[in-house]
Amino acid sequence: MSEAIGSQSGLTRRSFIKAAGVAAGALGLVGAAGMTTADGWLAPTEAHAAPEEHCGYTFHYRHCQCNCHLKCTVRDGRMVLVEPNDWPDKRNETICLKGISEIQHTYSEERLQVPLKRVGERGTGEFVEITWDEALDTIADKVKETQEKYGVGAIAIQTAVDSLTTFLPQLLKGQEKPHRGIDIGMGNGFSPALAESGQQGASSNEVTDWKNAKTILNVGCNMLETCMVTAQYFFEAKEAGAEIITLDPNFCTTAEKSSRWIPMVAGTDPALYLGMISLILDNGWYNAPYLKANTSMPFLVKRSDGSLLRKGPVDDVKQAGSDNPFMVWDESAGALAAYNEADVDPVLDFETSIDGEEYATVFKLLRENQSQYPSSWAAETTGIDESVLIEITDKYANNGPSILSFGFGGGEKFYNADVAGHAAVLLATLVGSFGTDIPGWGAGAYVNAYQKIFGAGKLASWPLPSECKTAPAPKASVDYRDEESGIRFMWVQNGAFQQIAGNQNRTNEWAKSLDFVVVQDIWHTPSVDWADIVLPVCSHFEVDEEVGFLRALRGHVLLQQKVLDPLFESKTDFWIDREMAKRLGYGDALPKSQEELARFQLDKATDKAIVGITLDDLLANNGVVALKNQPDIARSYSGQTYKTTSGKIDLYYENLVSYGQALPQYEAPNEAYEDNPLRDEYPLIMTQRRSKYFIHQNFMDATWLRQHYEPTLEMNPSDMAARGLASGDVIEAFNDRGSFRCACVATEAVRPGTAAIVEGIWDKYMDAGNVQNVTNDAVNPRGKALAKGRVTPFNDTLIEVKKA
Ligand SMILES: Nc1nc2c(c(=O)[nH]1)N[C@H]1C(S)=C(S)[C@@H](COP(=O)(O)OP(=O)(O)OC[C@H]3O[C@@H](n4cnc5c(=O)[nH]c(N)nc54)[C@H](O)[C@@H]3O)O[C@H]1N2
Ligand SMILES: Nc1nc2c(c(=O)[nH]1)N[C@H]1C(S)=C(S)[C@@H](COP(=O)(O)OP(=O)(O)OC[C@H]3O[C@@H](n4cnc5c(=O)[nH]c(N)nc54)[C@H](O)[C@@H]3O)O[C@H]1N2
Ligand SMILES: [Mo]
Repeated sequence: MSEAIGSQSGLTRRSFIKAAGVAAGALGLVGAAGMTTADGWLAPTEAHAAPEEHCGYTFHYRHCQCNCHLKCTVRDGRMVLVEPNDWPDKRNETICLKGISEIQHTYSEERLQVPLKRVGERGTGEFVEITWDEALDTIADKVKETQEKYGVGAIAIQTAVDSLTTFLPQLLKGQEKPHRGIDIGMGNGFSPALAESGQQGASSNEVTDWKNAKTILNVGCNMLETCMVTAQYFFEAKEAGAEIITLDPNFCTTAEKSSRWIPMVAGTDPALYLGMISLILDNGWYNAPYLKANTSMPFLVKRSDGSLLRKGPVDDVKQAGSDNPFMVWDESAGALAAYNEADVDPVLDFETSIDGEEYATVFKLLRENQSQYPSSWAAETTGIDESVLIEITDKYANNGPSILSFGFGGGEKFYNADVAGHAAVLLATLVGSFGTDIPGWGAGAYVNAYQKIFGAGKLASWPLPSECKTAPAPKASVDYRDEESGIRFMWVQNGAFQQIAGNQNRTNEWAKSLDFVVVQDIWHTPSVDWADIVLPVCSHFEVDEEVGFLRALRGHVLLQQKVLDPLFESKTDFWIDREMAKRLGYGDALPKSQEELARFQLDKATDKAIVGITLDDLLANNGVVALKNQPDIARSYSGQTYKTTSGKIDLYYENLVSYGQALPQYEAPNEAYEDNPLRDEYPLIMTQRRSKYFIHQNFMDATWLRQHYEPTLEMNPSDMAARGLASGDVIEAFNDRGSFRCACVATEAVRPGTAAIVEGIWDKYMDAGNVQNVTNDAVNPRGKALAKGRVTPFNDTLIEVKKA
């Protein structure tokens, strides 16, 4: 190394050591000598002008919801240091242990290095090396064959959240992310009321607004691990005096840092919300003027069939726009009126009979419905003391501004999640959470909220030939493994074969039955073993040109630039797109380079947040430029505008009348409920949580992180004692679906009757089996009628545990 310095820069070895020593000394870091030893590449370093050392800039993963932008020092072609990059908004200069560990992760022995072709039986992971041409030609032939034989919809592509490929699904004309049943459980019930587009269940304002709230209920969301960059706003709120109350069966990291932790029985979230609604109604703690002005609460419903009363007749419930408005009872006129007439003063709590039919307002029906769910019932069902339930409801309603925060894990991954979501949006609406001018009110999932809600910029999309569009997935809410899905060929960029469905044995059977499987990944995840052809992809640190992909999130446009040349024989996702395009007859349809794409995405953008930002700005600012016209804190529904049928918050779900869920009816979990006879055999509810060390199956291979976490089933000491177990024992966890083995650990953080494990662990790091072997994949028939189809009830799982 010293020779190289001397020859390339004219510095002598002595002067280099001196220069480096000064810089290092000033920072109190290691001396220069350390930097020249064999182990020296691990030592902290400062970027400097020596020619063999330079910085590159890229963004990190977004599936941990963070999108940290990183400044990476490369020495002698090897990445040696990863730090937060400079952002215009200093609060964004974040990195976590995952980011730091990229030095090791990027060069991990689990990197896919060359294209592979299966030789053994599918699923066994026996491969031989092939050339890129052979791999891509084989795939292209198979694409054409499948399309001819079964039609375009027989190909499905599961794109990874973190790959920024935009073209493959359209080029293949296949189904994209068909019926994943993931992260939509609460949103299915929560979002229709607000007609929220995009992310289901997304929060109504940013977590940066938490500092303006006085009471924050955080239900089943471990944001201090699952959206680590929100930590500063969490503590800012706490320091400003907000009471943060976390309701979680387990004493998770976020519960530990909250003002208060209230343990509850897993799977009973709908009961919690329903009990709180009853208390608010019974005590008159709701915001009546808000409900009258902004919601469907005064709309009249025909009791006999549950339909909403409209001005004229209607066959299709979707027809009732302004032409055929919903009807209310006008207080001053003492008569029926269209809800959207000028000066109408609707009555909230009202019933009447018209032409022999009985009608009642949504509000009145809600009251009647709620009589089934008194707080005493909710207390018993959730295991929360009734006085505590009353106390937190009082605070939530009367010590506002208040926030209701839930996650995309926990109660959302239960059979009854849409009921919980519907009850949650009702609860939040009763106290007037949405679209108010008062900062601090809000509700929804905040784990992805640090992204300037609707302010996240919209980049222009590159136009493809008109025939290049994804195939509609079959309309019914089918599991993608069902025959009805019609899938014969899977192209996988994510954990389709381990992650995306419960009940692994069923997934394995299905994977064996497919005609063809392509896996396009960076690392050798468990999905890779199911591939017929494996395509090795560059990490986010590698690009084959100077410019990579763009994102417009977290209030900024973020650019990926080259940090490293592609390692091994890996190629970028974009290169694979282009090669496939050529082979499928669309050779000229794609941009010629990522730079051309990036310039197009910016220059042709019509979003005011982006117009005027150029690639040159980004290059001059190390890849980070603030979005324009951004509010200090983004909040949605300002001016009380909702894209619902009525334009107001539509809380009565007419499309669910036949399921008895026009207003939320309590539904127990599918498996993990109190008096399920199955509990005699399998008494423990198995929570699958996420961890700050990993992003699902990603980073499992990173030894620097694995030294902090070995796969363990976490259990309450009382449940361990009852089974004669001690921490460190290898256990078998099992039910009728299957089993897995790993060590167990005793912790008071886990509620008695619950066992917890981090999801996403690769089989090879378990003693045997896979967490997914036991998880529940039950299909709720109501899923068909829900906006995003059925949810996979991963957490709605019972197991028993014994010493292996
Ligand atoms: N570091 C990291 N961050 C991530 C991810 C990652 O893999 N790693 N994944 C991202 C993704 S895709 C998602 S979906 C989000 C999820 O983010 P979160 O919603 O925070 O997900 P979890 O950690 O699964 O669960 C949160 C809490 O729910 C509790 N819980 C379990 N069952 C119940 C229940 O029935 N009711 C209630 N009230 N609580 C319950 C658990 O004990 C846990 O503390 O995280 C995102 N962020
Ligand atoms: N039992 C159980 N199962 C679960 C859950 C649970 O709670 N319990 N949670 C579910 C949830 S909420 C989710 S969101 C899913 C997540 O499941 P996945 O979407 O499979 O999660 P990731 O591990 O983030 O998958 C990302 C994959 O993309 C790859 N990748 C990353 N960057 C790139 C890139 O630039 N290009 C390409 N080609 N590949 C890239 C990674 O290496 C990784 O293999 O898991 C679900 N599965
Ligand atoms: Mo997720």
